[in-house]
Amino acid sequence: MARSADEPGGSRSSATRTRRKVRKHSDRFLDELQDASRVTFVSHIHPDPDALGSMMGLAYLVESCLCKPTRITRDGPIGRAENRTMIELLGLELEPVESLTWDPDEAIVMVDSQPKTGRHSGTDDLPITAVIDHHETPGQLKGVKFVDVRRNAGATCSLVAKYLKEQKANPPKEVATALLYGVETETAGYPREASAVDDEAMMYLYPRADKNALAQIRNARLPICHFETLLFALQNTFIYDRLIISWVNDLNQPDLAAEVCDFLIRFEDVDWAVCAGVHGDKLLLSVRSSLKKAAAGDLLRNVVGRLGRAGGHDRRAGGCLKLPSTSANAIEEIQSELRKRLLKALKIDECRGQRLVPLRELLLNLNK
Ligand SMILES: [Mn+2]
Repeated sequence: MARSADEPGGSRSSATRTRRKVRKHSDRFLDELQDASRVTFVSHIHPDPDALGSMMGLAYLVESCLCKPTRITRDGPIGRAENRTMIELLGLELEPVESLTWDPDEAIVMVDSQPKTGRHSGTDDLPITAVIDHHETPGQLKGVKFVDVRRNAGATCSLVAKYLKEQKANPPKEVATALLYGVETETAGYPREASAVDDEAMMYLYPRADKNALAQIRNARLPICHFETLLFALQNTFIYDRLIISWVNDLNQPDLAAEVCDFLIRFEDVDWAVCAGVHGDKLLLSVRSSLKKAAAGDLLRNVVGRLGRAGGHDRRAGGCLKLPSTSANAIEEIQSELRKRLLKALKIDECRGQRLVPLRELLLNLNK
């Protein structure tokens, strides 16, 4: 593992540290790729702007510093309108990870995720050379030559921006825009989950980014299913003391669970928002908290337990459960189990949920 003695808090004496030239993360990262015939970047399923921006930024770094060919990939479809606009506008060429053939001498770099965390569809058996991430979810890092996991960073894109700055790589505006949008989407919530490395990245990227493209991505045009799902989500949202839960039985686009959560956590009467949406044969979970030190990732991991996989950060988390069947009964059963576990984890007495929008008002509105 490359993470080592030159980091503060390492066991080396300060005398040894000053004698030994401190090597930058980006130097060590590039060193590990010296002998590769090609470098391919992979990330988590349904890649978000942080994953996409990180792959694009590192591909540029490798191409400009090592003159090696690179590939960036996508694991699963990309549904969210903003992310599709980002790809289109900034010209990202993503190769579906399941259709790639692998060269024996190529290096594979994983960003914004760690191996064997259940967040990938087909990359778990690939030999990974380097991992750059900011998630608390511990992955299987044995045998990975270069590891840079900084849990205090709000975004993986911030670490990548730092690498570019260290190598004086001067990214073109498409790359800077992708990275800036990646940092922005990860640090936009309140309370803010960001640190100095994110602020430095934003200051480095902002003058280089295409502000017009950024505005176009932020305000991407939305398909009708977006509004239909939001309406359905609001009609099926229940309040339990300081917790609000939205059950969406037909989540047509996986990222919408997080969007619903971001929307609901702004409700002034709650500290926790959960969205559970059925997508194919899976139940996707998104969690937000407005509390400091909420440990949302740990909480969700405990709640989900053996039913599936979960993880995340202090105030944002996500998870995925495989449904035994997509029958209404099976869905209801798993929803009721989840509700029970969530209430217990948050020490809320079992109670009947109160609808966010009362049924009577919904019906009155329909009859108008
Ligand atoms: Mn991220």
